[in-house]
Amino acid sequence: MDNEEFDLSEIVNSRVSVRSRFKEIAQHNINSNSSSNLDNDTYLADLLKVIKIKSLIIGVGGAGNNTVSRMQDFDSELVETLNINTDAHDLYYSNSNQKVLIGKEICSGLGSGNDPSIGTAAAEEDVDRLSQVLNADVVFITFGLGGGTGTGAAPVIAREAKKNKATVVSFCSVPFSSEGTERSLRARKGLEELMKYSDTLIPIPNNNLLRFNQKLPILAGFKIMDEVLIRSIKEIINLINNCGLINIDYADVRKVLEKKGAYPSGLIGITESLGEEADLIKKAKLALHNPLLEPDTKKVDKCIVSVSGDHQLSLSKIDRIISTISGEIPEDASLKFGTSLNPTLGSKIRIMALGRGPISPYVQAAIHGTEFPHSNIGSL
Ligand SMILES: Nc1nc2c(ncn2[C@@H]2O[C@H](COP(=O)(O)OP(=O)(O)OP(=O)(O)O)[C@@H](O)[C@H]2O)c(=O)[nH]1
Ligand SMILES: [Mg+2]
Repeated sequence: MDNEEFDLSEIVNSRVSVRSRFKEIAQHNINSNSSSNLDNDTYLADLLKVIKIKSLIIGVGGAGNNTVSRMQDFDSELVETLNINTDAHDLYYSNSNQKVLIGKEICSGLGSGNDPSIGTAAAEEDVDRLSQVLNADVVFITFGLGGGTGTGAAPVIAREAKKNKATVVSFCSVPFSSEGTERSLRARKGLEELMKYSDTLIPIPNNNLLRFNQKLPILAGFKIMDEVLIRSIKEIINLINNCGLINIDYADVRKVLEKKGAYPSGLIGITESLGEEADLIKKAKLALHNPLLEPDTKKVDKCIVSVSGDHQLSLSKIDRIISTISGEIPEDASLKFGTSLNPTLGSKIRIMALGRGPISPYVQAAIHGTEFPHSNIGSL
């Protein structure tokens, strides 16, 4: 178990504006309580406002804008959504709290024509504006690899977010093989850039969706991928924002999301079980060995498992899930778990595994300049 102390100042320091506000409040506290060593509730209430962790979800390009458009039910005090595109039409019809049209000079409000170098130039054209709005503790970036805008602009956005000291979590889809080799090559180049600036980087191959249904039409595939991306981001945000029954705090989550070593890694899996013993074990394993990602779970060095269910959720079931997952990762990996009540789940138990360590085979291909792995369709 990981017992490192949670250092409040680390969070506070991650946002300059927050830091000065924090000092202000501390000063106010000294003035109003000069004769006391105690902290009053007004001070604590002010502090609570400041130490709220702010997340920003960014959708880049057509696919990214679509994904974010379908993510509207967040507490807007804690989570902002931002769509970025070169394509004014796509951006206009998308749904997000904030929007930025990039590259008006170079793209004139149109797409980048599948050219990532144009996507990059468009983001660079507006780099100052972008930097101003990239103001959050955790920045999620989502887009579809293989086009021009998302593939070219996302790395610039990630770079600027990192300059602003955010933890950068990138989720992107990898194009279907049927979209052609040129698209794959563009996707690989895009990953090569993106991995420099992401803490967590989780590419999800569209091809792996075919394992569930080999006759899947491409548009239906995109919709399912949107759902996968939305659920993954939402679950992490829930973990950051909600105090569970047994709590995992932001410091725990951040440690799992932050990059360790030269390359970004990441694992996420979400499953639901009806709670019967054999099914619980199966779904706990499935959450860790997410078949959409095929992570090398022997590389996990930190893992958070979150279990939610209704008020009947028993300690023995939680224990079964945790011990199953703990048996699947290296002995010296740190494992933290949290549970939360979610009455809407009824008799179902939701299991989420979030891990650090496994580098996606697609990121590895980008590191080594090799072809993307071939999906083993039909192996489920
Ligand atoms: N999940 C999801 N993926 C999509 C969708 N539309 C396209 N894609 C995937 O995303 C990749 C990039 O496509 P777009 O997002 O349209 O491209 P873009 O980033 O806007 O780039 P340009 O239009 O070339 O400037 C495609 O190759 C598809 O694999 C969608 O609606 N949802
Ligand atoms: Mg586009």
